Amino acid sequence: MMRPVALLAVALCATSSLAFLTPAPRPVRSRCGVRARILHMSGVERNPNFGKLMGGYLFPEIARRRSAFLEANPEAKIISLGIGDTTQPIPPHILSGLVHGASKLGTPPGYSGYGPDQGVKDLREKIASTLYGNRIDPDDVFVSDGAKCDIGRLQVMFGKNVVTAVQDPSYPVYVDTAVIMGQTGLINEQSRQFDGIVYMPCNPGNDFFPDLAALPQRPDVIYFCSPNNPTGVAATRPQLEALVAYAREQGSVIVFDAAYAPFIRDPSLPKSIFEIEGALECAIEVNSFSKYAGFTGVRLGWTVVPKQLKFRDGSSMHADFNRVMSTTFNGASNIVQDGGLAILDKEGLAEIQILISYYLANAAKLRATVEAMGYKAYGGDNGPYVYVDLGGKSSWDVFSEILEKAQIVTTPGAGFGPGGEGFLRLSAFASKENVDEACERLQKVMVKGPVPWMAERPGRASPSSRGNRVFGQSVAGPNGI
Ligand code: PGU
Repeated sequence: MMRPVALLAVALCATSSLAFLTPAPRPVRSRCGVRARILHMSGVERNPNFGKLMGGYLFPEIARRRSAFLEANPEAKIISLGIGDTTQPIPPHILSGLVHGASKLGTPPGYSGYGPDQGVKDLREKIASTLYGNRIDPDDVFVSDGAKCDIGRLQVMFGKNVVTAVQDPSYPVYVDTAVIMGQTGLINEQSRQFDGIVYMPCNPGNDFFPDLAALPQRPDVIYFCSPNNPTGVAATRPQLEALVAYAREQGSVIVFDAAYAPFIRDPSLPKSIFEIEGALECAIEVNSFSKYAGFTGVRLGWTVVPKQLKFRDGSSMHADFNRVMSTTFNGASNIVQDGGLAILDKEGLAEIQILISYYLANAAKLRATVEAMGYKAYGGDNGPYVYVDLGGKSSWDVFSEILEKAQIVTTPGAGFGPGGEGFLRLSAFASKENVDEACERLQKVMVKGPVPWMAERPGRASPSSRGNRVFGQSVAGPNGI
C-alpha cells in the first residue's frame, strides 16, 4: 500500500495548482522539480484523547497572550503575577550543596553515574526524618525531578480505568493528565466539565472544602492540594480527617499535593496528609522543593507511596509505582540531590524560611491591596496565592483588562476549572519591588475617571478604555468590564 507521503508526492507532480494543500509547513522541491509547499503526514494515528483537550496547557497560553501584548506594546513594562515561578536567588548554603554536587563529579572518588532509581538513601532518610518526623518509611520515598512529573507518572500507574476526582478549581495537571490517559469522555460545552471526572466544588460558600457526601459518584483517585493552588487556602485538620475517613470508607486513594506545605504558618494546619491517622493506607503524597528553595528550574521533588497501599486485588501500589519509575525515569540528577540534602540541613531550613517569609509578605500586600479596593480575597496567609472574587465578572475578561491597563499578568480562575470562573489568582512569587509597583498600578486602574499614569506610560494600547475600573462596579468598558 502506498504511504500517505508517497501519495502526496504523486499528487504534487500531477497538479500545478497546489493551493488546496494547506496548511503547508515548509517549501520543498518535489521529484518532478515543482517547488511547492507540502503537508507531510505520517501514517500514525493520533491519540484521540488529545482531541478532547480544550486548547493548550494553561500557562503556555498565558505566556502567548503576554507575548502578543508585548509585541503590540514593545515598551510595556510587564509585571508577572501569573505563573507560580520563583524569582529570588538560591541562598548560599543551598547553593553550596549544588556546587559541591557538581564539583565532586570532577574527581575520581566523587564521580557517580546513574544513581539509585528511587534517589540517594541519605536524601530519602533526611526527607522522612526532617519533613515527616519519621511518620513515613524512607523506603516509601521516591525522589524525582518534580511534583508535576510525578503526577503524570502516577496517572500512568493508575491507567485509564479509574475515576478521578478533583477539587474545582484545581491545578490543571490533574484533569489534563486524566484526559490524556483516556479516563474521560468529552468536555460538556455547557458545564465545562469532562465527562467521567468527579468535580468537587470548592468555594467560599463551603470554606473551600467539598461536600464529600454529595459527590455524584464514588471516585477511585482523589487529587487534593493543600495549601491549595489556585485558592491559596490550606485545609484544616478536621477537613483532612474527613477526607481520609471518606477515602477509607469508599476504598479511594488520595493523591495529596503538598507542593506548598512549608508556606503554612498556622501551626494548627497539617503540612502533610500523613499527619492524619489512617492516611498511610489510603494516601500518596506528591511534593517538591520547587517553590521555597528556588528549585523550579533546578528540579527536585518526591512522592511518598506507602507500602500499606493496595489495589483492589491486593497487589502493591508501591511496587507498581516503583515499576513506573524504574522503567521511565533514571533517577533525579546527582548534583541536584546534593542541593536537596543542603536544603534539609539546619542552615538550609533557615534559608528557606527567609524565602517563604519574603513571598508571604508579598502575598499579604497583594491581598490587603485588593481588599482595600473592596474585593473579597482569600489565601495568601498560608500559601503563596491570593484568590480574588471578581464579583461575577469573567476571569479571562478581567485578565485581559488588567494586562492591557496595568500591564500585569495574572491567572484567570477559569483556567483552573469551571469552579474558578469569577475569580483571579495573583501569584506572590514576584520580587517585592514588582509587587509594590503592581499594587500601585492596580490601585490607579481602579480610580474612577481619567487615570493619570496611563497617559504617562508610552506604548500602551487602547486609550479608549482609559478610566474604566478593572475590577470595579463603575463604568462598563469595551468588553463589559
Ligand atoms: N503541584 C502544584 C499544586 C503546583 O501548583 C505546581 C506548580 C506543581 C505541583 C509543580 O511542581 P514541580 O515540582 O515544580 O513540578 N504550579 C505552578 C507552575 C505551573 C505548572 O504548570 O507547573 C503554577 O503557577 O500553578
